[in-house]
Amino acid sequence: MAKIEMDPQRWKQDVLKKYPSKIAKKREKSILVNDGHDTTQVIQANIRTIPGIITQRGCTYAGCKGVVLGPTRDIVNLVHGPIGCSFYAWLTRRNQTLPPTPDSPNYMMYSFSTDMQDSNIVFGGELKLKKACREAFAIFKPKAIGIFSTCPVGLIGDDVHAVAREMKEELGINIFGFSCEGYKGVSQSAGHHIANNALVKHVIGLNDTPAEGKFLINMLGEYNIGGDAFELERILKKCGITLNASFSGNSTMEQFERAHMAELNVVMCHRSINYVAEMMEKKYGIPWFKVNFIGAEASAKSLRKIAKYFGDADLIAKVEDVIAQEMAIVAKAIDEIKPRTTGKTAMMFVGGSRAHHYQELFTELGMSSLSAGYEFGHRDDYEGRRVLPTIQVDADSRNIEELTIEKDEAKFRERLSEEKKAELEKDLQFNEYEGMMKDMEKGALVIDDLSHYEMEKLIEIYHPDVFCAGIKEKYCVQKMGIPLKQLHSYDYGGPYAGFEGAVNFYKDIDMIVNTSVWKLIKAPWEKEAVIEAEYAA
Ligand code: CFM
Repeated sequence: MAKIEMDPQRWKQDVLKKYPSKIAKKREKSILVNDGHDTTQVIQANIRTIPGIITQRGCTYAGCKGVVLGPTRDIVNLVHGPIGCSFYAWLTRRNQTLPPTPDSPNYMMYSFSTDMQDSNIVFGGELKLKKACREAFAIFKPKAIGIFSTCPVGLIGDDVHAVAREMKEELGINIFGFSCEGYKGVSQSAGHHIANNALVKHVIGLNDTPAEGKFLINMLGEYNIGGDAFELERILKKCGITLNASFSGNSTMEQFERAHMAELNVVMCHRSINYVAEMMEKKYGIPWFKVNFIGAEASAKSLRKIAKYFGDADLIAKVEDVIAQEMAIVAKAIDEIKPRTTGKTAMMFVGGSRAHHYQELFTELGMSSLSAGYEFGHRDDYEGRRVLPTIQVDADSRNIEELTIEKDEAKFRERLSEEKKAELEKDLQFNEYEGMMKDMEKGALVIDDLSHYEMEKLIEIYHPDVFCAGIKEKYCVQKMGIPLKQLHSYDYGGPYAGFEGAVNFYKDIDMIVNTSVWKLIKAPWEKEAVIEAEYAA
């Protein structure tokens, strides 16, 4: 398949020309030709999708229930809404979990819903919600119930928080509600924020008994897709680092409750959990920095950062030892696979962090990322947190509660003195995320909230060797003769995090970009003439 080399600026202009002028003006600001080091480049992000455009995004409820709380096994996640919302959040994602014993509570295979009917919409659903809480309690005796609001709940005004308070009192377990109606924000991202707020308000800090072991950390923004968390747990254990709490891959309520006892928060997915990191620092004095365990080199770097933070000579030596062992296996795989993948190209449009993190793995394979973008990232996820003070808060963002966090005098503990923090700052970069654009090649197309039309044009013009996105895009892209690798569910592969995960990824991408099956498919525009017309104004 001949590659058509088109200047990305021209690609952008050609795409924009097809939109009505008002829409072109809006989309123009969300499509950039990356100049990685130009700090004045601004991308428009986290704004409403233009009606009529086919977006990749999901809803606020998805971000709250599905993403942040979904992976925790011993909370009954009760959806207040019509059954469809529950069905689509029921084991349709690949969050795995491993209860310590066969008898340990694990509700992840269940779908709890109030199954709202027309009559509940007319007369209100609070009674039905109370009944559902009592029923769930009677059957499962869970430690906690989370109540998730879907769109109709907000529209009719059911007060899930009042029901939660009443049921908490009556049943004597922790019950908390989320006003995460699907329409509450412009994307999943609003749901993350709502979930983060409720965790801080209702759960974190309730149990002062930390996990047993040395070097206690919390892993934030890791959701155990395809078993990623298991691989990270393996590596941390091997290094002698204790995972006190995970938000929220393979997690439990107890972990959330004791999270404030950790010495350090490390943040994987900045987009979904940076609020918890910030709030825990203010409230309990736990410093945080960004890590990335996608990519072998990135994993090694992240482990070194953690070891450096604790500054313990034995830990530093142990981490180096583990890295050396793991990297030997990684290097063997790279030596074999890289010659076959070098020079190939990839594009990735996923969520709010993976479109950045996975570029690491492609770089390790000698591949270049021609274009990437988030579905719902904010400007800081593209440009770095330095732009935070300049982001204008619009009506949609204002819709999401900003908690005022005060120091918890009883539980606050200074982990690092100011001097020590300043000394470590250069290597660890506390409270920082530099965003995707800095790591991308000059000339790469950075596109926020990619539309289906733009996706087709990327493929038609640039023919990447692999396109990474989700199930909604998968078959459209493959019908165009380009393989699609899902990076939300991993197409039932994985894990891809850490060292063993990196090797899994190399092998899968090698198969994908080197199979001949795609060369047998011709896209329609390649085999038949296409007539195009334009309006003459
Ligand atoms: Fe964070 Fe995620 Fe992602 Fe995300 Fe997601 Fe996800 Fe994702 Mo799908 S929390 S932003 S809302 S890393 S569900 S586990 S894969 S879009 S890139």
